[in-house]
Formats: sequence, C-alpha cells, structure tokens
Amino acid sequence: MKYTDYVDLKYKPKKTDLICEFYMEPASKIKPHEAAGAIASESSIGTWTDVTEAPKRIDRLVAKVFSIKGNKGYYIKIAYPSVLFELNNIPQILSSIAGNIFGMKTIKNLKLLDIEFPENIIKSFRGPMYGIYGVRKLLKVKDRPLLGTIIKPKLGLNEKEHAQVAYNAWIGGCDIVKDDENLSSQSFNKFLTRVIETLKARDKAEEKTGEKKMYMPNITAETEEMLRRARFVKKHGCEYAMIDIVSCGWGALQTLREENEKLKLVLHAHRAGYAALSRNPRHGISMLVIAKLTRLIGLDQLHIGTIVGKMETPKTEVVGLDQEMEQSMILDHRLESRHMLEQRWYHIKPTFAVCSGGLHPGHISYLVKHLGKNIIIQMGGGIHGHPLGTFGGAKAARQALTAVMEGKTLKNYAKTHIELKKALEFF
Ligand code: CAP
Ligand code: MG
Repeated sequence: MKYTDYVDLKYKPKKTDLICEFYMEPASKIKPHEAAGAIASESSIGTWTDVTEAPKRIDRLVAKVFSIKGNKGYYIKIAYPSVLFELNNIPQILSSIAGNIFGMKTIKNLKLLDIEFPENIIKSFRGPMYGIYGVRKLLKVKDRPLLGTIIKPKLGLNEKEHAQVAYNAWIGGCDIVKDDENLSSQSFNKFLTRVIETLKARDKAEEKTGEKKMYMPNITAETEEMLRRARFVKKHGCEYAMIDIVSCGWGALQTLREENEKLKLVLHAHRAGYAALSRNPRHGISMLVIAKLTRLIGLDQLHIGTIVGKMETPKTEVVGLDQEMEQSMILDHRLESRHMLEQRWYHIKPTFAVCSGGLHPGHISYLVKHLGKNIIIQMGGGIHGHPLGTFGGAKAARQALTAVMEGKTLKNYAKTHIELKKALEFF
C-alpha cells in the first residue's frame, strides 16, 4: 500500500473506531494526502515500504484518513480500528498514535490535538475513584470552588517549618495544602517526617477552624517507592496523594490507580513538564489529550491551566468548554459544565479541574466567571507573598472567594476586610 492508499475521504468512522485529530504540516514537496497517509500508515500497521509476505487479512486493520482540511497547515482526522489497541494500556495506545509519527521526515510539524475513544476502550479503564462529587463529599464543601495553597518557598523549608506554614494557611482559610511539584524527600525535608508533622498541623487546624482540611503530599518517585509512600500516607490518616504525572509516566499512573483500589486516596495530578509536549501550537500533544488520558486512568484532580496567572496558557490550551468534545462526552447540564473535566464520560467520573500558577485573590472573580464553581483554585505566591504573610494571604484568598460566592465585588468587600484590601493593593 502507498501512503495515499490510507486516505479515504469518503470513509464514515464506525462507533467502534478510535479517532485522532492532528494538526499537520507536510515537509516541503510532500503533498498533504501523502503526509496524512504516512501518519495513518506509521501509526497503524504500515512502514515506508510494503511487506512482501504480509497476510492479506491485515489490510482490514489499516487506519483511514477521513478528513483533511486547510492549506499549508492541515487539520486531519484519522480513524483506527479499535482492535489495534490493547485495552487498559495507555503506553501502547500512545506508542501507536503518539509515537514514531512525530519524527517522520515527511512531516515538518505534527500536533496530536484530540483523541476520541470508543466505548470498549473507555470501559477498560477505571477512571477517578472520587471525582468532583467524591472530593466535595470528603471535604464537606458542597457548591463553591475549593481553595488550596502550595507551600512556598517550594524547596528549603525543613519538616517542622513546612508544617507551620501549612497550619497558617489552613487556619487562614485554605481547604487544601499541597507540596510543591519538586519537593519529594530531600535531605532538608524528608518525606516521612514531613507527612507526620504536617498531618499533626492539619489536625490542629481542623480543631481550631471546625473545618475539614486536606494535605496533599507529593509521592512522586520511582514507581515502587511511590507506592510505598502512598501506603505510608494512607496508614497515617491522610486522604490525598499528589503525583507529577509527566515525570512519573503513564504506566506508573496506571500502577498507582490499581493500588488505589485498596488505598482509596484522592489522587491529585500535577502536570509539571506538560508544556514540553503542549506549548508549541504546531508540534507535540495538546493539554486536552493529556487531560483525557489522566481522567481515563483515574486521577481525581488535574491542573488545567488558567488564562490569567504566570504560566503561558494559550486560550486553546485551557481545557475548556470550547474544546471539541467527542460524542461519548455529553455535557452534563446538572453540573453546569464549564470545562471538559466535569463532563459525563460513560462510567468515568468528572475530574476536579485545578487552576493554579501565578494566581492571587484578585483573580478569583475571573476564574469563577469563566470556569464555573467546580474548580479548585490554588495560590502559592499569591498567599505566601501577601504583605501580612501566609495567614493574612490565606484570609485574603478566602475573603475573595466568599465575596464572589455572595455576588459582591472584591473592591467593595475589601472595604471591610483588611487582608483582601492589602492583597488587591499589593498584587
Ligand atoms: C504555582 C505552582 C504550580 C503551578 C503549576 C508553581 O505556584 O506551585 O506548580 O501552578 O502550573 O510551582 O508554579 P504559584 P499549572 O501560585 O506561586 O505560581 O497549574 O499551570 O500546571
Ligand atoms: Mg508548583
């Protein structure tokens, strides 16, 4: 088969097909049909030349390019017979549809924009154990965004200092305190000691505030060690674990999710490193794909970016309502869906979207307006950089959230809340 034999613009995808949408730029002198066919061939059963003794029957396994739109840069759609993919195996699925094709000479740029999974593949994954509703039930917070902070400075504090900063953030008004993405178990802050100290601080903060408080320790490590840390966390009465999904890898996430059937932890997905894949609009893998894979495997919360704040998040990369949804993800109006992670997807529970990165109390109105209430808002510098310190910063953040939920402007609310006033002046 020639590459162009993989193009059939009349093909109507079957419900059982897995469908990928790519943005593609052919290499110079390569026609779009040939470039698109090369992608379909290499990501399904083909290679650069025909195989002399291949059995005829495998021709029914070819992927088909059924849509090519654009000029110079093209949006193409490819349908794959789902039999090409192993159920419950994200690494293999990615080795097909996000593997060799990124390096082919016939392609100058290629970005995997979206994957539409058929039902049989979706049903082979567990999805989140808790999802939005399970986390809300755990935290006893019904219908407002959850407020979190990341302990700052991100590295350097010892275990007791870490716990003290967490305590101040919790009594100031944060629901959740998390470790930063590059804090694991360094000489100055050992994981086991940090967890013990910070859980003691959590219990004190719960007693003082009468509110449920959550700590998300970062268990990112080699897989076996990560599982040991997850079991330790569970044993010491912590309900959460946070993991850097890109650094740990998809296979490790699946292992953790399997173990979590026993541990029943809320799993928080930090996406450090995702921008190496998604930032270039013309090459790589979109955040939408990363979000779908993370939700399919079954993490409960995921950083989705925010248009405001410090991280470069092109509008198209904020996993949001305007993303092209696949048939199986139906907007679930019960949830007032504002972003894809909370939409229904067969048995897969809705994932809590986490907004973070350069946020401060002044951003809360914008976030709720654009992403709704089913979000977790996290501030690191926006709380620990407040002129009155961590406690004042957490108070300011909680005051801003209360104002927005009561339909008041931050400016007016700040007239009677000094911590918020100082935050709005300072940031
Ligand atoms: C935020 C943060 C988070 C980023 C990740 C940081 O701290 O802790 O890791 O939010 O980005 O280390 O930058 P600040 P994203 O609040 O002080 O910025 O959420 O976009 O994945
Ligand atoms: Mg961080």
